[in-house]
Amino acid sequence: MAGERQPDCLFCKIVSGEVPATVVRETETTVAFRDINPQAPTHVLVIPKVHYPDAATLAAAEPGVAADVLREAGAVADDEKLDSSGYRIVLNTGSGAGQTVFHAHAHVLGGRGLTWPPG
Ligand code: DGP
Repeated sequence: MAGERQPDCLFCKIVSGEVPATVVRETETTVAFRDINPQAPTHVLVIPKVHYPDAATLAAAEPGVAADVLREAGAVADDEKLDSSGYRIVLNTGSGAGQTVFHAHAHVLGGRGLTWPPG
């Protein structure tokens, strides 16, 4: 059923604790943890505990949880004191856009200058 834990999903395994991660925040519906391959001094992933393949699918099915993910991304930026310098929330969607893990997630990137357009 949509939203259910997928046994082969890496991020579902991080939610369950089966795969370790450096968790920086957790709520009833979300987990935030440091990216294993950081692209900036702060690089945190915020994921819903429920499984959807990408952010748009999550938002269509469970808009409240999608809002929780965005709210937590902002809270990570607050915790990491990124507000004054600016930060970026990235939702890679589809392999052509660089998505490699097909469990919805928001990247929170900051702590260095971020150029536009992204690569
Ligand atoms: P994306 O390319 O948008 O699907 O982002 C997936 C991110 O997940 C990527 O930046 C690297 C990160 N990642 C992959 N495997 C692990 C892992 O086992 N632990 C952690 N903490 N991050 C991971």
